[in-house]
Amino acid sequence: MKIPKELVQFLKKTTRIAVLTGAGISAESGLKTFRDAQDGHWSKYRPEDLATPQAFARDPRLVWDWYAMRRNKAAEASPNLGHFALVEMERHLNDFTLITQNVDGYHRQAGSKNVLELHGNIQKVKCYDGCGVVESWEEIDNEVPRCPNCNAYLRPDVVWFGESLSLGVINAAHKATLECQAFFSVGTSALVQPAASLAHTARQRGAIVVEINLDPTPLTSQVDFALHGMAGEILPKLVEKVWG
Ligand code: BV8
Ligand code: ZN
Repeated sequence: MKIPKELVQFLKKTTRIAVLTGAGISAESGLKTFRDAQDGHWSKYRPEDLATPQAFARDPRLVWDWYAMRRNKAAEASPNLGHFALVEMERHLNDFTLITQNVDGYHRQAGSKNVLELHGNIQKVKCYDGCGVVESWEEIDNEVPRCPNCNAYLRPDVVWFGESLSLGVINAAHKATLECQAFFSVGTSALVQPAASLAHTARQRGAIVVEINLDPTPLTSQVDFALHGMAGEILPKLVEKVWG
């Protein structure tokens, strides 16, 4: 995959960048994306059917176990070259914002500083009835752990479909998108709202929009540069060419 010369020249003069990432940037770490079919016992469920308040209300144990499985997978695997390339990119810029849809916590783990987790973080757990995040909990076999304060179920501290994103986080993401000179959309199918609208906001404001993705998406025809391939290969090459 060649990095277009005009993109390299433009980025060398850029000081303000916003990056949106999706499940595709963690695929090379071995974590399933939302579009991938799931493994084994989970293959009969669609993620979008499990990541909802209705699913948890109907079967808290099933949803708790799905997140426990994903939490363990994320703990066993680690960030990949795509995550580390974004850490390097941030080092060269005085105005860099990493907006992620991912809940695996890999960007912070890799060393990224200015990270906005639009959809929360599966390493964090909170009280279902609003007492807040609990630091630690004990996994009781065949039971969903309960809030030490009010005894309601605990739940993953993520934004489910149909739930609102935290205003502070989406406002910060919007601000970074309005101010950036270049906006990257990396490893996302650009379907989930309101995250998917950020690239269009950047474009409307005249930022250069770059998509790095394995497959074409609804965004592909609207970006200035569409780089098709693995984020773990393209990002390190791009960072090396521009800031190496
Ligand atoms: C909300 C956390 C307000 C949980 C997730 C319009 C406006 C507002 C809302 C909506 C709207 N239209 C529809 C809605 C509702 C809904 C929505 O967007 N539905 C979609 C499906 C149409 N949105 C919401 O509900 C949001 N809430 O708007 O609140 C509100 C409130 C009340 C009433 C009304 C409105 C909340 C959305 C957040 C949901 N939570 N995650 C969890 O993770 O379990 S979203 C979840 O799915 C992920 O976090 C991720 O964001 C998304 C999956 O998307 P991707 O990350 O893109 O992953 P995907 O697998 O799809 O794609 C991977 C891509 O990577 C692929 O293209 C592939 O080609 C590529 N790839 C693969 N390998 C590689 C690669 N690329 C590069 N390199 C590789 N190696
Ligand atoms: Zn509670």
